Amino acid sequence: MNKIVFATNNLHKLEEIRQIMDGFYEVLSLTDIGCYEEIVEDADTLDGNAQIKADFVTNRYHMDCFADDSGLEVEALNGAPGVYSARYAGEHCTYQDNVDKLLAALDGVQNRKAAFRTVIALNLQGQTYHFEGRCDGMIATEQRGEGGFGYDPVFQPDGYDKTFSELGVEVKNKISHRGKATQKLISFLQNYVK
Ligand code: ITT
Repeated sequence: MNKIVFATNNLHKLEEIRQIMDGFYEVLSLTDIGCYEEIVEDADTLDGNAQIKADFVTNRYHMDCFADDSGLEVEALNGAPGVYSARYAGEHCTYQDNVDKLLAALDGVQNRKAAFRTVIALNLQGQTYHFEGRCDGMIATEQRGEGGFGYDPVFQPDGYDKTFSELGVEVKNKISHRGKATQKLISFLQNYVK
């Protein structure tokens, strides 16, 4: 099977992508290739951060690699937390801290519209490609469900009356920002291999 590195430290994301790519590509993690250094994501766009992560692996390990960067953009907060979604509530905050801060920021706010966006940067045989995915929805007034990670307990995708946490990983992968970007990546890789 073809091998490709997914430059992430987020085990939830790794698990999601492995499930989507199952049987098609063997997806190696940073741990699998012995990369334990911290990759500093200091770009101010999702594209920039995804590229930083993919380049780090390709330049040091000379391997094909993809990386994603995702963010939650809330309309009433002018697109925040966006590229800063992971550290919205502070440098070493937990997912719960971020959810609490978001619910507090939207307390009493009528406009709950939000979108998750993902950009995947792929370095393949000396070329770079970007793929995007977007999932529109709204921020619930309270958290619901146990599954998923990050803002999943408060993100309700359009067309559903459940949060990502309640919907579970299989449904989420079909409709999510990362799922859509990953489908584009997979279609590209399938045509590339042929
Ligand atoms: P990397 O190691 O890949 O950088 P990360 O946890 O920093 O992992 P991202 O930069 O892609 O992940 O995403 C930033 C934050 O956005 C992440 O920590 C979550 O809080 C949130 N997020 C991203 N995708 C999400 C999803 O599918 N569901 C819920 N929250 C998500």
